[in-house]
Amino acid sequence: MINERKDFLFGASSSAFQIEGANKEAGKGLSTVDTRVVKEGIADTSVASDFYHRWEEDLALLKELGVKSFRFSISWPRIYPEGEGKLNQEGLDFYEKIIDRLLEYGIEPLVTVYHFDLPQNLVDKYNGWLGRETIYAYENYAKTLFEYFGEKVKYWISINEPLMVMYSKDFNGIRKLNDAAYQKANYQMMYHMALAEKLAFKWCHHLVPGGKIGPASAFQNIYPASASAKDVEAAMTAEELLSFTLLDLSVRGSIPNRIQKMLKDQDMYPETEEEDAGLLHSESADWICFNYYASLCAEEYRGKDDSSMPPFFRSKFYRIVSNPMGNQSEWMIFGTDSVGLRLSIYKLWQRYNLPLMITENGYANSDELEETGEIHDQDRITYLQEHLEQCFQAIDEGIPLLGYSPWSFLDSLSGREGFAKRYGFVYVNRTDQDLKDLKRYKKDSFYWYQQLIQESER
Ligand code: BGP
Repeated sequence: MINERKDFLFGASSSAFQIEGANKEAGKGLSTVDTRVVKEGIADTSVASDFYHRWEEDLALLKELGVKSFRFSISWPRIYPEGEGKLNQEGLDFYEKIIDRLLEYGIEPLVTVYHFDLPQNLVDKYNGWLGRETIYAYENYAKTLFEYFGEKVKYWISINEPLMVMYSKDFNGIRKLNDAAYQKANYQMMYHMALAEKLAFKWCHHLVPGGKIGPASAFQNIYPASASAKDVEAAMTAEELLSFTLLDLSVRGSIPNRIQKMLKDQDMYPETEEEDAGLLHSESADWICFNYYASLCAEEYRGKDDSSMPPFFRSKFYRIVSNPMGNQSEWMIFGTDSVGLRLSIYKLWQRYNLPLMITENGYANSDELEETGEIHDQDRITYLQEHLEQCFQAIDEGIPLLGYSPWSFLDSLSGREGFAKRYGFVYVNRTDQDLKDLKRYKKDSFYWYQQLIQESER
């Protein structure tokens, strides 16, 4: 099963604010994830995994792991501390060193232009993604990256998980609106990000010969909770709204008709300008990257949503519930479902016919460092193995799935839960409250993945 996968991009993923630390060093400005208020006792972005200072050691580990690609993001406020205006050369130099070292090691850089860390100044000045000015600040920033790194980096991701950005106040920085105004704002932000992304596509196509660019979708694979036609419809609507609306904007330049009507009926449709249509239709994604962790179910909305789901899963058109067939564990609360990954691949391929890349998939656990320096993370190995098998099945059926880049290379700051929740192949010796020595230890999954990649080359 594993051999003859020579061209498959076995990778590992990360993002700047979750690993770098040094959040006020070397000219870096603050971003929304630096300024958000974290719960007491939970780590913030100041040190994270200390990659900013330990990048050489970490990239050597990456080489030892044997991956063919490394997904990392560039911190927007490290390049433009205010999001726009003055460029910070030190920031560009830092990423240039990373890219050069990766290439020296034969590892393909897979670069996310923007992964949740919106420069705070753009929120203060323009209301972040609610202001059209942010579209042009992003355009200028993305263009700078393509000009600097376009010769060396061929694989690009425009925006990581626009779905999470539009809904999460910690990421978009819009904290003061009442519920109704915020809900409407979600779609305005979505729309502005779509316009920004199109400008990035345009510049990438101009400036990066042979490059590929596309979004990284937080793909929600949603099953009907039963075979009742109303539950089936609820699941279709949820998937169309949460997954396909954003991807349709990236690929087709429009919002699906049913969703347009839904948003208009609820007075949620974003404000547009005449000139936007041309831009939206002029450029398209070259590939679709997507992040997949688990699947959900949806049932008919019966007048109230008393589920314990996060607010962005709530709507008057469906009620999202956990998948009863999923395997739940301490941190994988929605239940894991490896077959759901293959079904997601089918759905994306059928709808868009574009090459695919899995840019996140992983198992969160509270890993324990043994006295011997070992970390036994068999559950993670099982999870990754089962998901990879689904990928290979899809490839054998003829679907162009270019690679698999699990979350994450290193233990890193979780989106919400700090350092208690770990995903890495490499353990970072710190806790939320105690920085310890930040030493790196290879988990059992590290050796498992290393061997798997070696076997794939035979
Ligand atoms: C994705 C993000 C990643 C990472 C991952 C794990 O949504 O793109 O940056 O955070 O989720 O989630 P969490 O850290 O919340 O467990």
